[in-house]
Amino acid sequence: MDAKEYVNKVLADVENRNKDEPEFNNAVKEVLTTLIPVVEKHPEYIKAGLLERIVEPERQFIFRVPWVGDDGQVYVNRGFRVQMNGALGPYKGGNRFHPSVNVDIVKFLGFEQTFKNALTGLPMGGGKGGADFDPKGKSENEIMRFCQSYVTELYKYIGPDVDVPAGDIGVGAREIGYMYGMYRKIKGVSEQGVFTGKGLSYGGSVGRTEATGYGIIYFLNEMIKDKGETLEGKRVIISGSGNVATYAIKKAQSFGAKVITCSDSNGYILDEDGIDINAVIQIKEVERKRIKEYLKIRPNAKYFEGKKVWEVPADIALPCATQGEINIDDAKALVSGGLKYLAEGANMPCSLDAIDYLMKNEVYFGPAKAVNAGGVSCSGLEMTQNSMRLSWTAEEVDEKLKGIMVNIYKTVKETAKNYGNEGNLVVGANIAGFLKVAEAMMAQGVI
Ligand code: NDP
Ligand code: 2IT
Repeated sequence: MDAKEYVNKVLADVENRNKDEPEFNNAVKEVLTTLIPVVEKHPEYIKAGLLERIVEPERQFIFRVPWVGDDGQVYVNRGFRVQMNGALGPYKGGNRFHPSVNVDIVKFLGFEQTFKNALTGLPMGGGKGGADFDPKGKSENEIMRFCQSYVTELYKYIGPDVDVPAGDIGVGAREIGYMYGMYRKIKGVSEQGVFTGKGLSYGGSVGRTEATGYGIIYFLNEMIKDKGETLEGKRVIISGSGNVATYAIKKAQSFGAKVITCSDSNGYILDEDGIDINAVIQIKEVERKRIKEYLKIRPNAKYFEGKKVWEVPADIALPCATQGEINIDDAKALVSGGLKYLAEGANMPCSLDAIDYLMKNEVYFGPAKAVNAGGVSCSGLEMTQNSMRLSWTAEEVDEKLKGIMVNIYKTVKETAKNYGNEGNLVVGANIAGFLKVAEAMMAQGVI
């Protein structure tokens, strides 16, 4: 069997064995189709069944999460944790609370996470978890009770050297605090390294809240520098108004870019004077309301209900909300609007045909597993600080984060070139991440 036949056979098997998992199939397809030249160089991977092993989670858990609402009613949600690949270190990856969470979503995220974590150069395997719980409209006490119930089961599967969860959609420092508190109570030990994204007073790292958004802009800045340009004065459209979008907006503005949009799942804001980041933080982080409220603070801005930001002409697009938010029609609108750069802040925001269309139309494209690796990188730095029982300063953390993002860009770009695909950062990220995991797996035998 040659490399192409092997990859196609594994892809067909994955599709056959995971029929109800479109997102997982998409993620696997995006990675595996770029690995044919790697398998050509390493035919030993075929006999070792390396790809068959890498697409199969090492372990996955599904569990009941019952909790009591403020109305006295008992509600039941479903919790998940997928331990995808531990070859490089403890399983590591976020927790997502959103009604759409299911095995498919958690597996695709765990798969992506494995290669993303490899790219950071830090010793972390890949994992992901979450629940189909909707935090919207829940009281503070309901959120706490839910997090406590979730951890009452999850604690069995995690630990500082086992599996280290963090935040993702619907999970931030507040939820991590409740989860860590319950874990500490159940275990009766202080194992701060079991979660990342903690508050600063109990082992959190300075800079973790901002790290994903800042990291996106550090990566984007390298892309732009490479084309002989700067961020100064560029028109940037960003989707989302959560953790990732907020700090991407903030850092892009500090580089002189003009960010004119943000959004939530109901609609988007267009502010031609530049998004007021303090207004976004006030509405989304402090008051936890809908982005529409932005108009109350900035009456000259516009709100478009039920629409996506991609219809606004711009130089740079940064999808920072969720998977599948840019389809082929959105990609066409972006290209018509004169787009030059797209960097994926969210995980798998672009469909495969959208990526293809953007690249064919000269958009310089940054893939999620490289672009948004700043969050998990800072999580890795938090784990290190917890192990050493000390805290670094904001300057130290930011310098390390910047160094990691610049290094990821270099590695991804060089890898693409070495494999005959200069300028294709999708190929570069997939191959560079994969090679690291593959080497560790080969060394560790058939497990
Ligand atoms: P948040 O929960 O803080 O914010 C999510 C944002 O995306 C909100 O504005 C939300 O709007 C919007 N959104 C969520 N689901 C949908 C949907 N189905 N359709 C439209 N909009 C939606 O999450 P984060 O900012 O942490 O995460 C955003 C993305 O970045 C995700 O893909 C996540 O996996 C990825 N990511 C996160 C990292 C982190 O450190 N947090 C690290 C790397 C990647 P609404 O309020 O209406 O739901
Ligand atoms: O998708 C991601 O990289 C995250 N949600 C962050 C994971 C982490 O462990 O910090």
